[in-house]
Amino acid sequence: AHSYTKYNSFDKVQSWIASISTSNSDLISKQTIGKSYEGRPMTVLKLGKKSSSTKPAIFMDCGIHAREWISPAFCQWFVKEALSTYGSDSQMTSLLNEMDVYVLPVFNVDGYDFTHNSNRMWRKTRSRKSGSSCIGADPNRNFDAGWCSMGASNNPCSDTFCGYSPESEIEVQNVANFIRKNRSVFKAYLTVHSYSQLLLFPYSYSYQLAADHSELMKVAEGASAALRSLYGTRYTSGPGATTIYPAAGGSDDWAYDLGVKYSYTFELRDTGRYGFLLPESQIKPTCEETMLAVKYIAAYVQKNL
Ligand code: 0X9
Ligand code: ZN
Ligand code: ZN
Repeated sequence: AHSYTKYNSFDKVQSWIASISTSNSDLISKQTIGKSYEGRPMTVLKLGKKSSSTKPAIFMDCGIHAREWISPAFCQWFVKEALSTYGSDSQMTSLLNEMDVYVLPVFNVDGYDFTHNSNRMWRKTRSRKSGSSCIGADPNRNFDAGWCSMGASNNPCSDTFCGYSPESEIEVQNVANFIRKNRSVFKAYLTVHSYSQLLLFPYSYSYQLAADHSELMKVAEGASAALRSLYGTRYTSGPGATTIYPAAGGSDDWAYDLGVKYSYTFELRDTGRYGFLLPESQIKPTCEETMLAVKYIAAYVQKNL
């Protein structure tokens, strides 16, 4: 059965999506934004009080990288918390009254399934191309943002293979098309990874500071402080290129250059003791503290609409 404190398989996440979206139909709906290379649906949950006019929105995805299991766990947790605290938590109520939050719980659906059934440490998509026996590209090197210019590989066998062209991966295309279509409504883009305890923002494809650097840094520091207030977990904030490493083709840089100003990459727990193999006992504390950071960013975005 599905559990918020376990790492759920893709099939369990899919049936959870189906049931949660029908049992709370006044606040939540689902839509498929496309299918993966292997034909799995990519389903986005839209959270927000129904409204006659289009509301400004936040887009959040989890599970770009297959093995980062705490990430999809967080997206599921976020949906649960949003629904269960609407009406009692004043911030969540106001957020969902004024804005919509689109959540893609699992981006790399094929890769995620593969980590549950074959290779726990798989990172990339599962696409094949004749001429190479190596499978998949790194979805976070496949966006059209300084594509493959640094920190990415053009070797199909590499874990950071940028793909054969920008958006060559159908999953990246599906998400990019969805965000492009709604570019004027999306005020923030949040993408959740693990691990390292970082809150990153553009740029990663360049050492140049983003035009909104100071504001992005200020909001990141506020979000990190909020996160730390619960259990003392320390996060470092900064532009990707200097805070983690230069790496082009990422979704955060792409969304920012498209005009989605508040673009952040979370690298959740831990700092390497367990790494990608974060024990299930840490799902709850990790999600609870991360909620505070996401809510901090959302409140700031809402205040500055
Ligand atoms: O390398 C990545 O894609 C991310 N780290 S991870 O360990 N989860 O793989 C960091 C992404 C930072 N942003 C960009 N490189 N655009
Ligand atoms: Zn990642
Ligand atoms: Zn809670």
